[in-house]
Amino acid sequence: LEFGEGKGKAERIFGFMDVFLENDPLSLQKDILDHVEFTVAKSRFNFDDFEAYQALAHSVRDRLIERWHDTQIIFSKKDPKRLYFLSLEFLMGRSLSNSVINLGVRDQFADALSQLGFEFEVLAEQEGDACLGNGGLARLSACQMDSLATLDYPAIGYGLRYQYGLFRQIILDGFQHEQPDYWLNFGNPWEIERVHITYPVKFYGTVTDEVLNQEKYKVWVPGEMVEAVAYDNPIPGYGTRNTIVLRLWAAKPSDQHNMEAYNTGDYVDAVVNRQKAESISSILYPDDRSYQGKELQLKQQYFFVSASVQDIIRRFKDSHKNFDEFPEKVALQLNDTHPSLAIVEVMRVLLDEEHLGWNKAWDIICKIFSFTTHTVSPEAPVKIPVDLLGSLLPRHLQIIYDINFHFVEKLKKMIGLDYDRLTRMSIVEEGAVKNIRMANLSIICSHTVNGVSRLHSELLKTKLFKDFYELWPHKFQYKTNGVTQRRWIVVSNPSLCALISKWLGTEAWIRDIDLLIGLKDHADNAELHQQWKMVKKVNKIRLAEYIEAMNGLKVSLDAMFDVHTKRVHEYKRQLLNILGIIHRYDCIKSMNQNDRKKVVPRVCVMGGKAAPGYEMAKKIIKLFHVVAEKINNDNDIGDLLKLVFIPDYNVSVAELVIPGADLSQHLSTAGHEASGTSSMKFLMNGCLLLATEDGSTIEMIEEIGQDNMFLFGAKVDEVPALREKGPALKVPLQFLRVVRMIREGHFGFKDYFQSLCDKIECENDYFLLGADFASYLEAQAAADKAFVDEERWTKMSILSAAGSGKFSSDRTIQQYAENTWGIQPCRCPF
Ligand code: T68
Repeated sequence: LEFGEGKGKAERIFGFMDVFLENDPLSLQKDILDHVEFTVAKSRFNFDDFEAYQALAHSVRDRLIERWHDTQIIFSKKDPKRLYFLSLEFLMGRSLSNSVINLGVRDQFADALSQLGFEFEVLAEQEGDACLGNGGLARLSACQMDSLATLDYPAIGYGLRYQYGLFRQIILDGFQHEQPDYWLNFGNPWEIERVHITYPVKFYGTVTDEVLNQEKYKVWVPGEMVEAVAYDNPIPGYGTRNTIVLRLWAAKPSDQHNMEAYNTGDYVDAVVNRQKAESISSILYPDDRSYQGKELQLKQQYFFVSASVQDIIRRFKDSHKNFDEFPEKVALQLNDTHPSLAIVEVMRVLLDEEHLGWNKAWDIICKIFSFTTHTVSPEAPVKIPVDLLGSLLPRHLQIIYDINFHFVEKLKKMIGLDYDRLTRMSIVEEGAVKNIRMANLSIICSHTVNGVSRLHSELLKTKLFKDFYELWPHKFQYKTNGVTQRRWIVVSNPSLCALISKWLGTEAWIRDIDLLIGLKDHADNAELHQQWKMVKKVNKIRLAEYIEAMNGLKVSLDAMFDVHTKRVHEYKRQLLNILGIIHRYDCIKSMNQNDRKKVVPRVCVMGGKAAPGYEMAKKIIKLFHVVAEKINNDNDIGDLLKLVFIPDYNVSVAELVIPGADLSQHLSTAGHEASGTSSMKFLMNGCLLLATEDGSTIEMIEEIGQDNMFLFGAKVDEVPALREKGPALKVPLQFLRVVRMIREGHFGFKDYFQSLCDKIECENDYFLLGADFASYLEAQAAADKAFVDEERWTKMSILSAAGSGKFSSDRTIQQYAENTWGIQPCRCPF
């Protein structure tokens, strides 16, 4: 035993643990049937696929809990510095397949089930997605949790347990409609409700001065109190016993504050009012860019932050006498500005409840927080109106003013009375409406500010946070994003997983992604080529079947599957893709039969949600549909071009779409995508990229080589000059022609699309579709050319996967651990 220190009791317990849950087929079958009978409460002689899934999930959950307990024991015994990862969004998707793979019991469970007459894959399809997030940022958090567990880091994730996840996208007549995602409808076997882990969260009220031992203290007398209840979601590591937890908070009514109401008012009214508390954690805001400044949104942020901070401090105090050691034991990671009230909350607790005094409390703050920003947009910094903050969290507003006062005083000493700069850097934005700038607060109070790619970090240093960079260059770092190969190869592409292991002669790459580069040695091997193509075919068949089931459209497997899936945004330029498709259609129409034989058939797949209030994005979705309607029904075109929109794109759909893609598109105007992570998943799956030199793509070029990608478009330093030109900018005739086709109603809905056309033609085309169009078409032509040369294409595909190692979240997390959080692995020794 690595751990044990001769404590007889601990050793006895650990000896017992080893034999706790067995994973042989008979034990697994017994466990599953037990859960059918006693958890699902169905007869073990009569249960359907969904009930079998539930029982299976509970059997897996037992094993997760077992390992999590073991991990907990080690963590509390060794008391390492822990990372607390604070994020308002986690896009976990499904848990079953991922869990059994990480636990190393996938085949055992599959065998056990088949003897019971069930197929593992079929049951896995019964699970719904946990969509507690919007897009890239939220899925990144999920990937990072997987890496934290796998690399044995002592970490806890904190978030909100929304009752309604991200809306479901329904397409009716080509228009997006939103439906609520009440994902908890059928229960959630992956969470453990902790009825005893609850914390009161306070809102509103007033602040008074009180004297204690001749010292003045602030006392916050709240006007409302809500209870936060913990729901624990175990996250198993791969190739380790370590299992960490994602703790999500749900709001419940609190009895502490409202007793009066029962006695004085109407009983029924009081109960109904009380129930309103639950609305705090009821819904995820569906906009992934703009902060609405709504009271409920701010309440959500504080609710989650307050519960998490209480939990963190409680855990620390359980085994420490005072706060001297706090910075050696606690690292708090702010996932964007959304959780940044945590800074103020820790400060408040240290000042008002622990009575540490300003200097000591501030010293601790400066050592424990790190902040990662995920945006490039200077228009969308999160600002909270002072009036709103002051009414909801009066004490926090005071503390923010105090922090700002100290900061500005210090700043004046450092830079003199440069009022412009002082005004820009202040946490408080003066003006008709006074605002609190959450990014400034986060930078000032964090020891490290991270970007999510090298380019992003450059933009932060030279543009967005230039003033701060010049003041504190040492605070600025970057960690290029990564994704977990467990989810994005092992779970989602079992055939490729087996092939990679076969050719590398080991499965070790699943934990050690750098080994993937070994594929490069076989990039010209004819046998590998043959098998690689087979794997792609299997995945294309899977995707084609899905498309047929969804849209009733039969697509040709010989066509290039060209995929563009991500949240719909003007800057991501799905419109550019549609214009390119119209151009392709137009070209084919004008060709003679002979030339048509040379056309590379394409299936253009698009998927992604538009924020419900984002009109332009919704028009883009509709445009894709009308163009699809026209082209797909044009007998003259046949299999040369087919368009497919995949509705309700989410994690589980991505698991199916990504492995089936030949080509994927990443078209953001340079300088707008902070990193981009879906490209990493496509790359790992041997899909070729057609992309602009933006975000992480620049680093991909270094890893894969530009000859193995299809790059196009203005580079980041060319963008300002192109924008400057405005209407004087020359755009290609083909561009004008396709825009005119839309304008003139070639695809119907003429009036509806005018504003979309105006934006790219008459109003200065901010995202430079016209400027990049010619270069985009060239890149598409290069992709066609490469595709017909099967050998070349397959080699490029192998090299894409081989060079994707850098983009594993394991690498990202290790860099964070070493350079930002200062945490060490703490491994369960069994
Ligand atoms: C994304 N950001 C970046 N934001 O756009 C993407 N925002 O380039 C990057 O790869 C990814 O983060 C991971 O770093 C987001 O996804 C949001 O989702 C979001 C949500 C709420 C409010 C603001």
